[in-house]
Amino acid sequence: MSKSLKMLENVQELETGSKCNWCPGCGDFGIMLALKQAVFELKLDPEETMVVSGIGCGSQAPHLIKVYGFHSLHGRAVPVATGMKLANHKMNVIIIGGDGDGYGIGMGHFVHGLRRNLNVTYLIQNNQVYGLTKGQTSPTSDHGYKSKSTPEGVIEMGMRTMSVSMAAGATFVARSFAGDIPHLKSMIMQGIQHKGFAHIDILQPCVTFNKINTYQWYQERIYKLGDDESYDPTNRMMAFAKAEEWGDKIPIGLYYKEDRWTYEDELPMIAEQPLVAHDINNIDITPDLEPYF
Ligand SMILES: Cc1ncc(C[n+]2csc(CCOP(=O)(O)OP(=O)(O)O)c2C)c(N)n1
Ligand code: SF4
Ligand SMILES: [Mg+2]
Repeated sequence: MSKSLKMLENVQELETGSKCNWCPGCGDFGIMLALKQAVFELKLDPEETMVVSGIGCGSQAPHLIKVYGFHSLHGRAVPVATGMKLANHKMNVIIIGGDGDGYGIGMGHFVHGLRRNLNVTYLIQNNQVYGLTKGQTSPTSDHGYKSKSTPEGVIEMGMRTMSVSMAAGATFVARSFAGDIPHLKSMIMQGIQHKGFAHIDILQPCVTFNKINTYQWYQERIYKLGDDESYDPTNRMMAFAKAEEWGDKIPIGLYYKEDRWTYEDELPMIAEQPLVAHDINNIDITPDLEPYF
């Protein structure tokens, strides 16, 4: 984690002045506030911090926080973030995007990102619908969920995202709720401080299109793992059991954490300095190309 050279004096300095078009009451507001508070409290240097998104309502995030930003393509935030991290591994890289983005079209990148274990943080705004395209069923919509794309109710079961993440080899797996900003801020701070790929699934009400999974629906079901002193987030089997819980009771908090080597740790070419700092003026690649002439 890269700390501040240019210290922020207050969280408002992270405002960009860009107009936001989220619906009033959208859970994305809480996520943005928690993210800004986390960046501020960790004293991250905005010039050494990058927010990368995909496409979706929540993926508007890079326009709304004054750090470096990249609003990429639907489902492609992880590969873009991977390139950035490898180009300059001193940067704090935060990926953000929706459930459709990360668990649908971007699922392949998500699972390989987890096992690759770059030192990045991935916040998934999980509203259980495709918000931007007007409310279609998403991979996390529960069985029977009705929308314009599944008017008779979706036949598939909703994806068990936390179990997928665990099985893919994640080293930090957490869940939080957009309606509980202090909890979410704490999870984001822990995720950024974790050395490795941190996956944080955020339950995010979409007040316009998802009339089932509302603030109240989540509030009636969520409970905090941190309240149970016997819960051990380094115990893989315990974490798998929690990852399977969904429905009447939904755990939020740190499910699992493991210390493992990161991808950057084992790349000899960036052992001494980031790729961007390498001098490329006097490199002769002719000998490498000779076999192909
Ligand atoms: C390659 C590609 N396919 C489809 C789309 C259309 N599209 C844009 S956003 C989106 C889904 C957004 O849902 P989600 O990722 O859950 O974000 P939310 O809007 O709910 O925050 C889709 C299908 C696109 N922009 N690009
Ligand atoms: S459509 Fe849903 S997710 Fe999109 S801004 Fe509105 S409330 Fe938020
Ligand atoms: Mg969504």
